Amino acid sequence: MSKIALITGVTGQDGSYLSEFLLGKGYEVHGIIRRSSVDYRERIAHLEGTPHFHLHYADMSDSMSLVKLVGKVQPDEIYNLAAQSHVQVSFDAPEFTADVDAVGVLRILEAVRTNHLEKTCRIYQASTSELYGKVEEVPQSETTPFHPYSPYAVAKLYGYWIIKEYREAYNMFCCSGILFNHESERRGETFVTRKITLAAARIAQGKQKCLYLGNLDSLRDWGYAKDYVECMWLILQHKTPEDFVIATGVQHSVREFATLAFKHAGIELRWEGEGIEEKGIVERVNGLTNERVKVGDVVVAVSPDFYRPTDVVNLLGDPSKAKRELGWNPQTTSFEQLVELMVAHDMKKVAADDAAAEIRKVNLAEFLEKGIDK
Ligand code: NAP
Ligand code: F7E
Repeated sequence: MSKIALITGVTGQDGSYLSEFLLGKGYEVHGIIRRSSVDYRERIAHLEGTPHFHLHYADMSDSMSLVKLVGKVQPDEIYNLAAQSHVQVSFDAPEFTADVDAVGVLRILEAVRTNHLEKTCRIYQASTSELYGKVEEVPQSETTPFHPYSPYAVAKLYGYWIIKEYREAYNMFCCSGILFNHESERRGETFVTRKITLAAARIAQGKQKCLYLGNLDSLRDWGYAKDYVECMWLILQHKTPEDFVIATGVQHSVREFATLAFKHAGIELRWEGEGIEEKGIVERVNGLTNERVKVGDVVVAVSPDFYRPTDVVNLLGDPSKAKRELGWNPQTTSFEQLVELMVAHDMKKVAADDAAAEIRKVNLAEFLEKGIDK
């Protein structure tokens, strides 16, 4: 009998990689999707229609939908990845963020209890390094005190504690993975890494002039999402329910990420100025096929629009426990490989988007020529 997994947030970056991973392990995978006016499920489109992969409509803010679905699917494992996951957006939509990211976790736990699955169903909660926020020590481990520093982090802290509470009160196998930032070619386009790799590709191909960023000094421990989903599974296979920090143990600044990303796109940068006046300027170009990028061009500038009311600036994880107890290797994909693979992907994507737009133009022209009623 294959195991049954239910993934909330299946359409997200992590949900898509986790689905592939679990299908590869022989699981029957069920995912929660929600209705949207554009039914665009790009990250899991390649999985739809494959045997053992099933999608269901539900929503983290709708208890009834979760209770019914958990009852129908009878999962052995639930991976609760659904969230309003953008920290800056949580300042603009704090109530929605709390509803989905905090109370949503409680709804999942109660859906499991309502269906009397608390003895058999294991639950993984997507917790976050944002809990450390205004950090009280560096690096951060499972014993570092929390100091959440955004509405997102405060909501996720509730999720962390309610998981711990249900573990202790009802003896449930539920755990938090405290994951540090993890990125990929499937990362949402408004997170800083993907925003940079896409912009570097567009600028290198002459389709964008300048990239505007916020805090360039911010430090992150960036890993590769594909490596991190394995840990979610390992946490649920562990003999006892425990929380784990998942990180690489290596730290870089936003400026370093941008420097390396532009280098892979064929543009060497030098940095001038400070704070709001800081600029990334083209120092040298290597192998670009267009002549629109010139030495001396300003291709990165700072905009206060991307500053946050409170920003988390010094995240560095200590993955010792995960290494020791889960046998996980945090250095499978290095920072340098991560940046390189994201830029390579986006260089192709930007070129392909243009080709697709050209085809659409031709199709539209033909369509109009033929008349719209034919
Ligand atoms: P993501 O790409 O933003 O995906 C979020 C997912 O949640 C999407 O599938 C989204 O559905 C779904 N969702 C949002 N609101 C929902 C609702 N009301 N009902 C049902 N589904 C809803 O996030 P990710 O990067 O894959 O991260 C996965 C989880 O890990 C999140 O909980 C995030 O907070 C947490 N986390 C991420 C990182 C990281 O660096 N990536 C680090 C630590 C923790 P739609 O596609 O319909 O919007
Ligand atoms: O910001 C700075 C920004 O939005 C990283 C989520 O997956 O990881 C993610 O949250 C840093 C911050 O990710 C821009 O101020 C500078 O200091 O890529 P981000 P995040 O806030 O770390 C954690 C672990 C999660 O749990 C979240 O779900 O980069 N930054 N300039 C910028 N950030 C953005 N987005 N855009 C900028 O232009």
